[in-house]
Amino acid sequence: MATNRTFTMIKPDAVQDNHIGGILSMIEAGGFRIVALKKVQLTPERAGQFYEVHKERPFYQDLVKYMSSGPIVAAILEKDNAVADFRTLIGATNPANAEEGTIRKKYAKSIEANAVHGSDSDENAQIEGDFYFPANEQF
Ligand code: IDP
Ligand code: MG
Repeated sequence: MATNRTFTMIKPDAVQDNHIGGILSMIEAGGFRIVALKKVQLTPERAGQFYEVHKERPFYQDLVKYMSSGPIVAAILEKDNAVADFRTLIGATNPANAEEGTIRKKYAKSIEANAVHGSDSDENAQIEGDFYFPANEQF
């Protein structure tokens, strides 16, 4: 059954280029509520863990290097049909194929530096959200 949460990251290129506000605005305008938010820099080890599912793919090492190259913004988002609707809002992985009006069409620079992450399933949304926002986190 579809749940109402997904997980996103604003990737290092978009943070570096001062697009945190622009991207969060598109997310809110798209009907998503930001339920958790933080800016952090991943170590290569942590980036490698996050993208473990891609470890056999040829771009894995570059992806880990890129995702640990500067701060990212991680967020949990809420909306009906969140996972699928957020994938629609971000657009295709390769910005050359991303539709008008999508976040990647507006902000992505390349197939790697593509501005944002979006979970691909309810199960991964839960796992990825827990990665950044563990239940026992103290302030
Ligand atoms: P997604 O982010 O649209 O779900 P995935 O296939 O899950 O795309 O790939 C994860 C991330 O790996 C992409 O967002 C992108 O940053 C990077 N990536 C995917 N395919 C390539 C590629 O062919 N070359 C370089 N980087 C890639
Ligand atoms: Mg993916």
